[in-house]
Amino acid sequence: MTDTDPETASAFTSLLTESRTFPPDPAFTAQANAGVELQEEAERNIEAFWAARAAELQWERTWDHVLQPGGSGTASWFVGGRLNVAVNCVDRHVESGHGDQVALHWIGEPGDTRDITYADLLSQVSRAANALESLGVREGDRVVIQLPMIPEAVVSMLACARIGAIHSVVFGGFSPAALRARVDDAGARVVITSDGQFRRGTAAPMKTNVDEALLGEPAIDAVLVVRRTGTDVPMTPGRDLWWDEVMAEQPDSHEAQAFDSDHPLFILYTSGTTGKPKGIVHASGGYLTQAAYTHRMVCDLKPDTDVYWCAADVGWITGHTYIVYGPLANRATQVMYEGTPNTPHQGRHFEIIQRYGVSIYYIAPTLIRTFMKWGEEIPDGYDLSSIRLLGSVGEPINPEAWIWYREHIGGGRAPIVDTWWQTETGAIMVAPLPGITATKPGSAQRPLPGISVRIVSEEGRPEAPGGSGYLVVDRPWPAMLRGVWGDPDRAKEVYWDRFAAQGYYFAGDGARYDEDGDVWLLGRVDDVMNISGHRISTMEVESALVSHIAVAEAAVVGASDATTGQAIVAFVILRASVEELGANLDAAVKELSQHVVTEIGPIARPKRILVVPELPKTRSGKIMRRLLRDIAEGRAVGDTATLSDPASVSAIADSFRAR
Ligand code: 6R9
Repeated sequence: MTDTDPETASAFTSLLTESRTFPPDPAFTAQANAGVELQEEAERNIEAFWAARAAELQWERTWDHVLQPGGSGTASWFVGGRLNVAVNCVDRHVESGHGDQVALHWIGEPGDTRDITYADLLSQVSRAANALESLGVREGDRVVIQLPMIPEAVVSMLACARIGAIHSVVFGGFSPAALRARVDDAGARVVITSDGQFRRGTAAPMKTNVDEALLGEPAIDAVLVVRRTGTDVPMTPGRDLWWDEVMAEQPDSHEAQAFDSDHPLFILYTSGTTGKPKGIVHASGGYLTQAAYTHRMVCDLKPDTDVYWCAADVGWITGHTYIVYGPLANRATQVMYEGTPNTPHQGRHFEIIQRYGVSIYYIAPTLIRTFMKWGEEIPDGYDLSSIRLLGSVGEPINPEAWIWYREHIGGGRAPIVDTWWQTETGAIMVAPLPGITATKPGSAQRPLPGISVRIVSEEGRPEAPGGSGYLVVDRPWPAMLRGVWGDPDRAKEVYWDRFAAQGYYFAGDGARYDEDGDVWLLGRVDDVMNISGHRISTMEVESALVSHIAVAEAAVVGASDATTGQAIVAFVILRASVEELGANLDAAVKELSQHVVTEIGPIARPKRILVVPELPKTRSGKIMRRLLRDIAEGRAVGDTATLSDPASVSAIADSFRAR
């Protein structure tokens, strides 16, 4: 900072303002799961509050202590309690007479479908649990799962949970090297995969990638292979087994035992911007409590009437918490779709919503902006009147996309819940409650009842309304990570050392309070740009660009600059309608630059704007700005292992150099 006094200044210069609000519809409020009393209950007695949430699950033994405090992330929840996570997600619903209720309406990319009831799920999970035990898998052993979005992914995860094995799900699109690194780090004994996967209308290989990953890996006892595409694949004798053949031999009942609340449930690797992937560990009781609570309250699930659809991949934390554990603990009926949103046509999601009467729809902003790019005439051509609640997760949602989502998917009436959380937090932390909060486009708003976050300065001092800084969690929460697998000190170093004096969990995100004290996320702190001493969030410049009618998506980075320290370089995707017009690109770029100045001010004028066909994104839809920074600074592009489409980067690098 050059021109501000660090004692008083906010950590970031915040430039955008957004003042629209949408109070909840009284009819929605009247039926909402969460009322104002929830916050009062949490304020009265926080431990009693969480104990009441946990008591909604089925425990074999009740806990002795709700919370055992501990510094640097060592607190434990529901200590002494014992439960079985899979029993909570499946068996108890069958026992309470809901065996015939559909748990999963599954839709394959080629158009094949399967409806799986809770009774079906119970028999499949039981068979799979027996199968894993027959392969020698025991409590605490690790099982790596690399599967497409097929029901067997859910069944495998629940089967591990049922026998106390720890699963680690790896995205279907990850390379053999990325898979190998995770198998090795976790010390897995068994891998579950499929012959292939359908993506964009073709059968892509899966098993052959796994074979490559496991070359010379003696520690793997077995590879279970689900038949999905029917592709011919080599099977290694003594190691590889067909899932359907193994399942057929197993009894369809399995007696589940309970495990400690603190028993690890899964490891999920998160790569972050630098360094070796971290295996984030989550445990059972606290995680399931917060997963189920947040899903019920934020998504307002009514198990008897709603059809819920979270379109995340199971390889992402959102798939774990809001496809598998939260919704199934709450006895949801949900849609699970295997493929990409434009296969075989751009209306695929809307066709599914119409056909199944989806009432709750939870997606990432990147998909909303993709829908915007394709044009509103596509959703407008379907009956989406069943939708009653919309969710957003994964990145800050810009107000433009928020409004479009509400109008074109939500019929101008469905509340939108913008949910902030992380792999490390395990479940939603900051979000509106749909029957209570007057929502604001672009703001995640308030910590949920029972959760406490703050925005603090560089030195850890709390900011007042209007201020900005670092988002921290200042009290333990039930779904908190239980460390980094195999590296006892890493979690402390990465998350707790930054504000050790205050005992805060450092989330790595920048955020600001508006005058009402609502929280607005500004993106990863690592992505913040420093322009002539002003710390400007990439998110705000991107949001300004996307508010121009011609722009579908934008990614902004700071590239080193001799005069200003860093200069803003923007990569934009134009809307389909603009592309068709064959608009003059140079004129369009000038106009966009001027638009940013009008929206934000001259300080945010991009030095360069490059029109691109695609942006580099992770499979969960996050823009990888680190790679764009490499391009903008003329470096060789770094690690692209987690990209959904590695070819997009070289195309962007080529056109950056050419212009
Ligand atoms: C659930 C998930 C975590 C990071 C997080 C933040 C960004 C997620 C957001 C959001 C603004 C939201 N993020 N939700 N930013 N508003 N509603 O995405 O987990 O993959 O671990 O990513 O994603 O930057 O720190 P994960």
